[in-house]
Amino acid sequence: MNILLINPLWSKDTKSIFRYLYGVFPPLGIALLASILEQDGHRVRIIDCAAHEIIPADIIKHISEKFDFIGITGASQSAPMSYELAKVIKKNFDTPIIMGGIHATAMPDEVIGNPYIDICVRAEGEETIKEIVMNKALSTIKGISYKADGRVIHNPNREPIADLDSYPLPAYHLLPMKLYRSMLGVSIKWPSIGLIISRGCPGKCEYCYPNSLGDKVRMKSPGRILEELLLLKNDYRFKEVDFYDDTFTFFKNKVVEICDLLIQNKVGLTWSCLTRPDFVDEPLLKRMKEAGCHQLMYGIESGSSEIRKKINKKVDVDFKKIIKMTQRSGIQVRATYMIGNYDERYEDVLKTISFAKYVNSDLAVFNVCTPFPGTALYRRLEAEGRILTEDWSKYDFFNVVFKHPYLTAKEIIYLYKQANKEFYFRPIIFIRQLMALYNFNRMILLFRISIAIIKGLINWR
Ligand code: B12
Ligand code: SF4
Repeated sequence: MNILLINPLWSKDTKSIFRYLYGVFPPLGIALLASILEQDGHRVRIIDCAAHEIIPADIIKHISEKFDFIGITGASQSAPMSYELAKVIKKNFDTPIIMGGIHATAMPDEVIGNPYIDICVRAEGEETIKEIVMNKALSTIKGISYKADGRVIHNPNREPIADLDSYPLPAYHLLPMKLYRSMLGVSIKWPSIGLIISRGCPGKCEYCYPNSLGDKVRMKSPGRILEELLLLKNDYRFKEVDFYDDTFTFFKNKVVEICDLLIQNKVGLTWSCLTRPDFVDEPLLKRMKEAGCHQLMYGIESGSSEIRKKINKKVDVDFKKIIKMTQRSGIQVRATYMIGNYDERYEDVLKTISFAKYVNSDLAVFNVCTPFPGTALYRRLEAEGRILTEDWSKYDFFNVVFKHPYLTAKEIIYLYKQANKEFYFRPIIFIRQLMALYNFNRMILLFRISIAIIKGLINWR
C-alpha cells in the first residue's frame, strides 16, 4: 500500500505570541506509525505542514502521486487545519482519509461527523493503522469510529500497549529534520530537537489530558532511549534533546540508568525535561546534571494552595525549597502558572504573581487557563454552559475561551500581561542576564526570550 501521513499547520495566525515562543516539534506519533508501516512493507510519505508552513489550500501542490490511504494527525488547536486539509484533499482525490491524534481521541463524534473524514482513530494508533491498511473489515477494528449506513459507529477501545520497546524508532528519515528546533527558552545548544520517550502521568489535574494514550505510565527502556539519542546525535547532528514527557522522572531508577548510560558513553548532549517537584530528590538531580540536564520544568499553576486543591493539582510540596535544590544542583528551573483558573478571584491571581517572584525560578511561563477537549475542566464547563467558542484554533493558552465565574476576559488578559511584566522586568532578571554573559549560549538564549516577549506583547491581538 502507498500511504501518506500529514501533520497540519497549527494556525494561520502569524501575529500570535505563540509563533515567537514555540519551536518546531517533530510529529512523533505519525513518524512512529510510518516506521511500523514501512516495517510491514508499505510505502510511506510524511508531509509536515507545520515545519514547512504549508497552508491547507496548498496541500495538493505537494501530493504528486496516488495514495491508498491518507492519515492526518492533530491536537485540538490544529483540528480546524486538519479539517481543512481533509476537505481540500477529498475534493481532489477519492482516497480514504483517517484522522488520529489527541483531538480525534477527545472528540470522536465531532471528527467522524466531518463529511471528509472516513475513519477516526482513538488513542494509540500502532496496531489500529496496521489493521486499517490491511483492509480488515472496519467492524472488527478496535479503537476506531466510522460511518456505516448513515450511522456513526464507535468500536470498543483498544488495550494500551504494554511494551513501548516492541516498536521501531520513529521514521526520522521521512521527516525534514533540519527544520526542527526546540521551544524558545528551553535549549542552550543548537540544533536542538524535542523528544518523547514515555506515555502518561499518574496525576489527574482537572485542566490536563495526560491519559489520552492510556492510564498506565510507560517508558521505553534506557538502552532503547540511548539508541535513539545516539541516532539523533550522530545521524542528524543534534546537540541538544528536549524531553516533553509529562513526568520524565516518574521511574527514578530508569532515569538514573539513562544518566549512567549518557555518562559512560560520553554522549555529550545537553537536555531538559518536564517533571513534578514531588518526583525529584537531590541525588537524582545531581546525577541528571552530570549527564547533561540543564533545565527542568515544574508545573505549579497557582500560587494559592486552595486553588491548587480545587483544580486537583495534588502536588503539595515546598516549591521554593525544591526549586532552590534544583538550582543548587546546577539545573535551571522553568515554572509554569495558569492565569484565570476556575474558581480563582482577582486576588488569587495576584497571589500567583507574587508567588512566582517569591519562588524565583529562572524562567516563568504564564498561560491563560484553557479547557482543552478531553479534560475534566472542559466537561465541567460544557455542562455549565460556560464554553464561549468551539473554534479550537483559539485554544492556545493565550485566548480566554470560557466564561469565568469571577473574572472578565479583559481582567484575565490584563493579569496575564501583568504577570509577565512583573516577573521579567525585575532587577534580579537583569542581574541574571549580566551574569549569563560569561556563557555565550545562555546569553543568546536570554536575548531571544526577551525579544520574543517584547514582540508578543507588541503584537497582542
Ligand atoms: C510534545 C507535545 C507538544 C509539542 C509539539 C506537539 C505537536 N504538535 O507535535 C509542543 C511542546 C510544541 C506542544 C504544543 C502544544 N501542545 Co502539546 N503536547 C505534547 C505532548 C507532551 C506529547 C505529544 C507526543 O508527541 N506524543 C507522542 C506520540 C507518540 O503520541 P501521539 O502524537 O498522540 O500519537 C499517537 C496517537 O495519538 C495516534 N495518532 C496520532 N496521530 C495519528 C494519525 C493517524 C492517521 C492515526 C491512525 C493515529 C494517530 O497514534 C500515535 C501512536 O500511538 C502531549 C502530551 C502527551 N503525553 O501526549 C501534549 C499535548 C498534546 N499538548 C497539548 C497542548 C494543549 C498543546 C498546546 C495547545 C499548548 C500551547 N499552546 O501552549 C500546543 C498546541 C500544539 C498543536 N497545535 O499541535 C495537550 C492537548 C490537549 C488537546 N485536547 O489538544 C496535550 C495532550 C497535553 C496535555 N497533557 O493536556 N505540545
Ligand atoms: S498537569 Fe502534569 S501532573 Fe497534572 S496530570 Fe497533567 S502531566 Fe500530570
